[in-house]
Amino acid sequence: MRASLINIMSDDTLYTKKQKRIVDFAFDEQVASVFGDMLERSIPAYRELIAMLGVFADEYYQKGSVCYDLGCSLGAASFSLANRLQSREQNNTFKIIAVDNSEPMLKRCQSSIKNLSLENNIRTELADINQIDISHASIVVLNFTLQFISIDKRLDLLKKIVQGLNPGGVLILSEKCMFENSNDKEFYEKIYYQYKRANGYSNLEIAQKREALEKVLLAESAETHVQRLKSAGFSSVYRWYQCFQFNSFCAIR
Ligand code: GEK
Repeated sequence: MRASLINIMSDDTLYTKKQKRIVDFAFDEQVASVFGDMLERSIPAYRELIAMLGVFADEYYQKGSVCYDLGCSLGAASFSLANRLQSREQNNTFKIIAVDNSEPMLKRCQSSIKNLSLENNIRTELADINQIDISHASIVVLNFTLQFISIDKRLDLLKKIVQGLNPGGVLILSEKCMFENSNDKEFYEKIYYQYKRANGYSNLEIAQKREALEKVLLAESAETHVQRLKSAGFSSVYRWYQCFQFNSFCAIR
């Protein structure tokens, strides 16, 4: 399937060796070069989630509108949307804006856009998603990106998205969430680390990556996300997916 086309699939061995000091996780060249493998082995059902974005495009895309993929990384979400929009838009006039502030990610995304001959449909922007304008949108995707935005900026970003969406447009927000209750927290962590081990990560890799992400990936509870989406002005919010701590919400303007 096209949606799974991620051009660089080197193995993620970033945390295999014991590191003297764990530095904060960053979306740099090293991470970008193994990112396809990292996501597929770290996010349960990542491919299915990406493919499902195409189903949302089938339902919610409005002719003449713009789609935004915020924190696009290698472009998987954009390619999934494009795959469905190509099959329904006879003149291929759809427009997707794919934004990321990591140059190594965006370079790889651009080369996939070229390989797929989607230059007329997908425009990339090297920018902070807090700074960009959003308008005439029917679909906005924040697929595991909001969790990297500082918590005090999240409501303003969501308000900007609501304002940039046409009535009836949607935001698909996917996030790794945390649980307030210690039993839930323990259960989901245990089963998630088992999932990572099943995908070939060692205990050392799991521990070192967790430490690297500690101050960078700021997870909140699913309830906090739902409440914030409503406060931002979305009229309906649906949690349409959950596996372990990973959730996806569809918020309709
Ligand atoms: C996927 N959506 O494959 N502005 C722009 N980009 C940002 C910002 C920011 N302020 N902060 C972080 N990013 C993708 C996966 S990854 C998720 C998204 C993960 C970018 C960052 O550079 C990275 O590429 C992306 O958000 C998060 O569906 O690593 O778990």
